[in-house]
Amino acid sequence: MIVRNLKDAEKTERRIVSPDGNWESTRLLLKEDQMGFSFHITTIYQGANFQMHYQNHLESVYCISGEGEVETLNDGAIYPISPGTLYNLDKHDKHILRAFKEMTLACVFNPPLYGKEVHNTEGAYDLIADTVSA
Ligand code: 9YT
Repeated sequence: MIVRNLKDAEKTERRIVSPDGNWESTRLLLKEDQMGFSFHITTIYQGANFQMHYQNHLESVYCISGEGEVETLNDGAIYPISPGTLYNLDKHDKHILRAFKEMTLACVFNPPLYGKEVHNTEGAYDLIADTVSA
């Protein structure tokens, strides 16, 4: 059994503050936990407006609080985000996320993140090769 608490985790290396100034994320479950996914509580700061493209991951995002929208770039569709909304990047969708009010989001990544990833220039997280021991 793995039990963790957000307030405790925020005081550790699990809390990652993005250098782009758009978000921070406390990663409560990671690859090393061997659950097959990672689980994060992410804050998107008010006024954030940025592009992402998770070419190597699928992501589900559930809005706990705040207001914003997500736009898929292949078709220009805009989906409002409010508490209770779940959006799923099931097609590795290139997208823009906008926060009108600071948003608290629960995010699940498959495959799981290792923990220290921040977005590359494409707005993706690079895949990290597993170390194979002899
Ligand atoms: C919603 C989203 O993808 N935000 C970027 C941060 C990400 N959820 C993370 O690394 O925890």
